[in-house]
Amino acid sequence: MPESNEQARRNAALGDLRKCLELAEEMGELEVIDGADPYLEMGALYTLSQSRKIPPILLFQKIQGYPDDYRVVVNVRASKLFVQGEGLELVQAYRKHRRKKSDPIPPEIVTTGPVLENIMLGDDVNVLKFPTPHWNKGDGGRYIGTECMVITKDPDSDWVNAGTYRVQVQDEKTVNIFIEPGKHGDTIRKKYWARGEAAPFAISVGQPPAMSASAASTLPEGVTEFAAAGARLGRAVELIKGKITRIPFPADSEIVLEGFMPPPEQVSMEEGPFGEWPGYYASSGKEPVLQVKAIYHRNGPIITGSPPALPTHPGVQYGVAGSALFRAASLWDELEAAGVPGIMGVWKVPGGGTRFINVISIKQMHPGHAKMAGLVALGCGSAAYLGRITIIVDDDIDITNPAEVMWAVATRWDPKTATDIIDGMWTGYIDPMLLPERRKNGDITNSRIIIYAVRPYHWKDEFPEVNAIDKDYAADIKRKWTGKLKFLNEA
Ligand SMILES: Cc1cc2nc3c(=O)[nH]c(=O)nc-3n(C[C@H](O)[C@H](O)[C@H](O)COP(=O)(O)O)c2cc1C
Ligand SMILES: [Mn+2]
Repeated sequence: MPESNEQARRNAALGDLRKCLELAEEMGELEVIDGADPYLEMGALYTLSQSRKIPPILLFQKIQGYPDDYRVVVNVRASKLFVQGEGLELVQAYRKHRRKKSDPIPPEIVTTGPVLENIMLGDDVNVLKFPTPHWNKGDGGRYIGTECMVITKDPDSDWVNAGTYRVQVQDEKTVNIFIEPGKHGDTIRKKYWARGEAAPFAISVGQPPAMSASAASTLPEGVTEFAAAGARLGRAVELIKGKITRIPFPADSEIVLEGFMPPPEQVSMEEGPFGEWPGYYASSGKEPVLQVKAIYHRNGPIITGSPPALPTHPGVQYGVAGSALFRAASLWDELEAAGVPGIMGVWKVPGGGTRFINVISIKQMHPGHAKMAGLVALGCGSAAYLGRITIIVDDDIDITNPAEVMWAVATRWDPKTATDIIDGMWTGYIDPMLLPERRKNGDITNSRIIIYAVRPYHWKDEFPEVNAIDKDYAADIKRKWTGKLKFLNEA
């Protein structure tokens, strides 16, 4: 395939899940798996795939107990189709995508689309029809929504919000949605409940990758994720209004559940536990439920999944929805928007998943500059939630190399004088270090540390010199001895 043609096909795939699978097959990035068990086996194969930094797309079909063409797919956004590049260049590419999102293209309402190929209403509604995986052994049930879009509309305005929140199947006509306090879906549903009304929702389980990406990203209140997806695709996305709730959902969604969520004091059910991305079973308990009134699905429907795996897996850094580095890109943008100068790079330290450990390199320009970067980072929209550790380093540190980051911490940081600890910050029920007392009281906050691992500005010129070999000299010597010394060939 010529380069530009391939790029055009990648863009088309971004806007169409089925084209995405075709392209993945041609690129050799698709593993088709026949006959897997939705109980644990699909989850295990997914976890094994995370040992690859960039895993293939896994497409499960002929799933035990279900029609052959009812499918589940994972690693869509984590695959080579969409993760192209390495290191900070990749973060910069994500920043470019984000800039596009600032020219939103509003969605278009249409009256027909593939999602209407099959419709279940009233008594016919049956969520159990689909091969919903039970991903991990300790999970409290089957999760149809991991890489999903939970869509609702603000009762006071035109704002339609779409967020990715986990969705557990309870029975034929009931699912739970777990939304952390402060996420938009939660803010909006509470407005309905305050009026004594049930909140309307549509849940898309399987949609184009560009839409999944928007639903997982932190956009400001009032901004519809569909317009951001449109901006990314360069065209309006098509939405259909639900028959029951009038909540719009993508016309080419694979499966959509539509219904109402009564206030939790009226109905709630045990949700979870769920093996969450930080690596623990931290949150479970009573959650409100969605009473499903309609289901729409395409022929041969596909559930898109993005179940969690421990953040120690290589696939999690680049992969799980590319989101660790995508979130680094958001933070970088937000720091610059707040007026912090001299940002040279933003990265997530592996092990911290998408949120816990931010590292920012700066070219120090004035006294107090490092502090400015650290304090702003802590409060940024995309970094406030679960951003436990922020490390500020000088620009000579390669922040994509954890050993270099730790070297900076080891040698340029004075714990007593170069640390800020701030309590009362936004965390979630999925945080295993949410103190039990606070968890009980609904005080979903805990503390943050900023580690200023930079040469102290006011004596940086006297700071001991680094003992590093000059890069050009090292290259010269390598050239001179290559072929004569075995160890030089091995690298
Ligand atoms: C695969 C995946 C699963 C997620 N699951 C949840 C979840 O169960 N609950 C939650 O509150 N946020 C979850 N998130 C994070 C939200 O999608 C994210 O914070 C997003 O910004 C929410 O949309 P909002 O900003 O419109 O609230 C998940 C993200 C991803 C990528
Ligand atoms: Mn939102």
